Amino acid sequence: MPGSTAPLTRRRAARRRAGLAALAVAAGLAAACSSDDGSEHHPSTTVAPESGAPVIAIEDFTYKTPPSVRAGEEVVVRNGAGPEHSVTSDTEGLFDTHVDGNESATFTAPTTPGAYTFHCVYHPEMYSILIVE
Ligand SMILES: [Cu+2]
Repeated sequence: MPGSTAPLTRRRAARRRAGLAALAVAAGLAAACSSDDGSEHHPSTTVAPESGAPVIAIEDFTYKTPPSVRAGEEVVVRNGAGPEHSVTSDTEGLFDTHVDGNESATFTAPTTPGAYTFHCVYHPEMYSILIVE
């Protein structure tokens, strides 16, 4: 499920949300980064409670993963400048989101609490862990 181009209005909203999330989640990052975020949404979810959506930021071949996310929560993956990366669960099929440079996408966190390791299919040295509460 590669990220798709979202309508402009949605992209603006996504950028605002991403900025807020970045402030909350990754205070050390330059939240005002001018990257153009795109956001993919499930068609059936027209109004998602995303104001505090957790963000997995990818910078310099490194994941900046939030301390934890809620079960079944929508998680934003934001790729900074650079090549395409993926957030792919080590357990096949749980989640597998591919994001181009300067783009964002979302996936739904597993509905069962636990610790889920994930990696980038393009760069084997990239890996992290998603804590689901
Ligand atoms: Cu990668």
